Amino acid sequence: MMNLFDLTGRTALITGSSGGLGLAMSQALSDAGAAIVLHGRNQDKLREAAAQFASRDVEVETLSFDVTCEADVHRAFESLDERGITIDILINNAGMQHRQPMVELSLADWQKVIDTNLSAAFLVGQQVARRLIEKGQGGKIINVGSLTSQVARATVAPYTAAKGGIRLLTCSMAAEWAEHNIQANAIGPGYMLTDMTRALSEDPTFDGWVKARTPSRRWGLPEDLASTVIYLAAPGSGYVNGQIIYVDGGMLAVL
Ligand code: GCO
Repeated sequence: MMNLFDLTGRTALITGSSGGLGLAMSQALSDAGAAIVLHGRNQDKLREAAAQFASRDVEVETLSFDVTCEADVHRAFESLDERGITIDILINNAGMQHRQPMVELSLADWQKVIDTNLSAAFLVGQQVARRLIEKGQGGKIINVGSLTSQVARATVAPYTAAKGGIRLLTCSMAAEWAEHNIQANAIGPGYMLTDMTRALSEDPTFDGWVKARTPSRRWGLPEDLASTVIYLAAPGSGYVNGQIIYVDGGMLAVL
C-alpha cells in the first residue's frame, strides 16, 4: 500500500524557515522525505539553519527574498527555475507581529503586517500555482494561520485581520486550484513558544492566562506542528481542500 505520508520526490519551500515554526516544519517535512528550500531574510540565520540539516547529512537549498515585494518574489522563482527546482509543497509561514492599540496604530504599521502576513501568501502562492498548473502536476499549499484566524485579541488587529484573511485566502486557493490537483489548506497554531511570543510567555500573568485558557494546560512547541504539516503535505490528504486545522491544545474548542 502506498505510504500516504511519504514525501519522497517532493520539494518543499517554507517561507520564514530560518527559525521558529518554519524551521520545525521544515525539519518535519525533511524527515518525511521532502527536499527542502529554506527561506529567510537574515543570511546568517539562514546559514545556521542550513547547517543544522547538514549536521544530519541533509543538503538543503536556501533562498533569500522579500516576500512582500512582487519583483523580489518573481526573481526568486526565476532563480528556482534556473536551478531546475519546482516547488510542489509550499508552506506560507513567513509572518510578523505588531502589538499596539488600534487607536494609536499608523496605517504604515497596519499595512506592513497585512503585506507580510497576508499579501505575501498570495504573491508566493501565485508563483507556485502558476508553475504547477503549467506543468500539469499537482501540489500542496499550506498557509499558516492562527487562533486569530477565528477570534480576536485586543492590540493585535492587523495580525488578526491578516490571519482571518489567510483562512479565506485558503478557501479561495481551493476554489480556483483544486481542479488542478493542488490542495490548499491551513494550519492554525495556538500559543506556541517562539521568538514571536517569548515576551508573552515570560509575563507571569499572560503565561498563566494561556495555561488556564488551554485545555492541554501548556504552551505549544514548534514540533507539535510536525504531524499536521506532514499530513497536509502528503498524498493522504489529496481530497482535503480549503480547511484549517487548529493545533492549539483545544483553546478554540472551549470558553
Ligand atoms: C498574541 C500572539 C498570538 C500568537 C498566535 C496565536 O500577541 O496574541 O502573538 O497572535 O502569536 O497567533 O495563535
